[in-house]
Parts: sequence; C-alpha cells; structure tokens
Amino acid sequence: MEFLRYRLSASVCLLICWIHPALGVAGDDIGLGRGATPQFVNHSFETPLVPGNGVWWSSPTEFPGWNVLTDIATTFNLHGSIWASQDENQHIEFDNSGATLEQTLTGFDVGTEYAVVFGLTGNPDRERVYRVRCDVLDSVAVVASGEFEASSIGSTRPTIMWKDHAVEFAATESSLTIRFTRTDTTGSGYGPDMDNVRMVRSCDADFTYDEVLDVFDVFAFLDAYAAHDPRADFTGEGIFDIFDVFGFLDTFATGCP
Ligand SMILES: [Ca+2]
Ligand SMILES: [Ca+2]
Ligand SMILES: [Ca+2]
Repeated sequence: MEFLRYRLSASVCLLICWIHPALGVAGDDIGLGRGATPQFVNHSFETPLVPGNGVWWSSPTEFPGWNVLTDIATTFNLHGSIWASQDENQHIEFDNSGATLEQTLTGFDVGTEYAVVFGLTGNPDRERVYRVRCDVLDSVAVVASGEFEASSIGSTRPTIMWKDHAVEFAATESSLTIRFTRTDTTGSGYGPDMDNVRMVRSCDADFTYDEVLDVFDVFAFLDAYAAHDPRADFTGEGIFDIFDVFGFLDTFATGCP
C-alpha cells in the first residue's frame, strides 16, 4: 500500500513537472535568504547527560535553557539509549499528566510568520494515545495553540516512529514563550516523548518547515495530499483535488519572502 502510494505520488509529480511550469524551480535548492530566526537553547535535550550513558534517568534536576513548571523529579524523565531519539542521542519524556516546560525566545520580528516545530512519539512500553499541547504566549495572552497526539499503539522500542508537528503564528512581540504541556490523563510512568524543538520562519511553500525550498517540499505536499492531511487542502474548502496541487505549486513558484 505504501509502495503504491509512493508510485502514485511519483507519477503525479512527473505529470505535474511536465504540465506545470512552477516546478521549473523545484530542482533548485533555494535558500530563503532570511534573517536570523530565534532558536531554542538545548533544543534537542542533549544536556544534562543521562548518567553513565544509561537508557533513562528518572530524576534529572534541570534541563538547561528550559523552565520546568511542574515538579521535575516526578513529571519528566530524560531518555538516553532506551530507543532512537529523533535528533542526536537524548530526548525527554513527559512522565506524568500535566507535566509542563517552557522556554522564552527573543528576537522575533513583530508581524512575521513563524512556526515552532517539534518531534513527538509515545512510550512503546505501554500502548496508549498520549497528548501534548503547545502554546505560544506573549506578555498578555496565548498567541497560538495546538494539541497533538503522540500514539505508541503498534510501536515497539526498535520500531519507534517520530513525527513532526508544528504550531504556526505571527509574532506579536519580540519576546515570546513556547510552552509544552502533557494533556492526556492516562497516568504516570509512561508518556509522550519530545525531541528536536526548533523555530522557523513559516511560509506556505516550505512544507517541510526547514527554511529551504526544494523538491522535498513538493514530495511532502504530495504525501500530505495523498493522506488527505488538512494542511494539503490548499484551497481551504475541504475537498482534495487538482486545484490544491496547482495552488501549492503556484505558491512554491512564488517562493518565500
Ligand atoms: Ca535529542
Ligand atoms: Ca523545505
Ligand atoms: Ca481543496
């Protein structure tokens, strides 16, 4: 099924490359030429090191760069080699319902569109659907928010799968706080895992959220289109058809500011 879907995507892409001039730029690696984007300290949870290069650590005392709003000893674990991290060698687990941590970033350009992007998965030792909410806050209000599933159903330690999620927002102040909270109530000891939290300037054509426009954005769009991901409904009327593909390609050809 996956192979068929890939073949379909590849066929659609070839057809579109042939009929749509927008893809003339798809083979080029276009840097977006943007200014510096604020970035997270310790975005990948590589410090502190899990003691003894162990598989996990139940009582870290701090995550440098991050402000933990709940009792760190009972609400967070730091994982080492228990299973593959999304980025580098470590990731965190929200070990109890309500576990919350945040980081304040400065240097946003007010009015500019950004996206906070992060990888989630779920502890495969208990097959559950966990949930994590991401809030973007300025000094007075919640600017943007999203809640995401981190399911471990059907996964095992060797076959762990990470998935990227994103919350898009327009900066309202030069300093903003990004907060993550575990919202499911399935209990303690096992939970959702997070890694590789990054900030990018968002642009509809940069489907992969990496501040580069290349053919991988087209492939990612086509995958989302095939899966009927709402993000691929480019025309926004709830129907997935060729006009969404043309809409994306036109945006892609226009590029990003
Ligand atoms: Ca990491
Ligand atoms: Ca991209
Ligand atoms: Ca549509």
